[in-house]
Amino acid sequence: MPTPTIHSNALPNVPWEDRPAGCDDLLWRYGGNPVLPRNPMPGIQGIYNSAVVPFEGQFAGVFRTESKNRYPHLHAGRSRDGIHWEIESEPVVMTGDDPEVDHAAYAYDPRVVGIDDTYYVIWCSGHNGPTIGLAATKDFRRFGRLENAFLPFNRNGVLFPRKVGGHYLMLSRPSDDGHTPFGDIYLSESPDLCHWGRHRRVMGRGGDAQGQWWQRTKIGAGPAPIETSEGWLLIYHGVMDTCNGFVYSVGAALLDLERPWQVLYRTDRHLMTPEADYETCGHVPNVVFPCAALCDGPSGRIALYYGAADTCSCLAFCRADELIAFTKAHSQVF
Ligand code: BMA
Repeated sequence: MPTPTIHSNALPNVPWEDRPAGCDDLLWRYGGNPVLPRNPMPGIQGIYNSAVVPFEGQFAGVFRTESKNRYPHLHAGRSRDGIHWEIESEPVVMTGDDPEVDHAAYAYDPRVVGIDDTYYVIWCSGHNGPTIGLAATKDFRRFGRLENAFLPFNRNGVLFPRKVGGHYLMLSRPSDDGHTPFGDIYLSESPDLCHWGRHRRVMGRGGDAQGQWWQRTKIGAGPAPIETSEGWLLIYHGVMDTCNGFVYSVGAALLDLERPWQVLYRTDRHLMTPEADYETCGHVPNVVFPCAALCDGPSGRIALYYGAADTCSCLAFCRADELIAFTKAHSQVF
């Protein structure tokens, strides 16, 4: 099989640690996890499900924090190496022209996607229930609020890193106002990041018919899809219900480059499930929740940022060519 091409920019300083000797996992955890611990600064009892991007030769990010009232906010952060972070002590203040968009609503599970010279933050905001908030920044200091993308109830909004067919594309997972015991991934397109339409179902949760219990309750997009010669590489979370609550694991899929609502391949097993102590113990045990992937295009090295147990932020690594080959070899599309 020819080596796939990864259409990401070169990122020679991507955080990286080689696969440990004797480990044959496709995704392997950073030895220094968690990169952000449960008490990263005074008054904060959790920092997780957060997004980072390359920025001015270093790294910037938007982080979900949890203070002692457990109301979630977003904080900006900077890092030289993608591992040691300086997080702003105050939450991001969104500015915007329209007072009817609720700037003070809760904010969680951000993704950050650079398109041209602008970084877009997508997160779960509130508008009579969870929906998809959008903001733009060029410097990670000033954030301009845009219209909410969708009606409530919706979570896990993820923008594609470029327009396709002249339109912005966003994945999302329609949900309920609570902990949502269902959910499939959909795609919507927009000419202007304000008006969204042409909604398409991308992929659904697995059930008995598929033998896919690890993702049988709901699924949701993780990091922004990575463009490759084999399709858009989508890393996502799959959730199962158990007698002790939900378990969040990680899977992958390849979506058609021109018609990304069409799934070409999809892993028929999880690639990572909560096993480390920091994933199985925390405010919400048994959650691994990927929100960002940094990729060095030429080498295909990927650093995956994920929240662990709704408590701390962690890193895992993989190689794009291995992930693509595995996804093709162990695929079930439904
Ligand atoms: C989801 C969101 C995520 C969280 C997950 C597990 O509904 O709230 O932020 O990680 O539940 O608690």
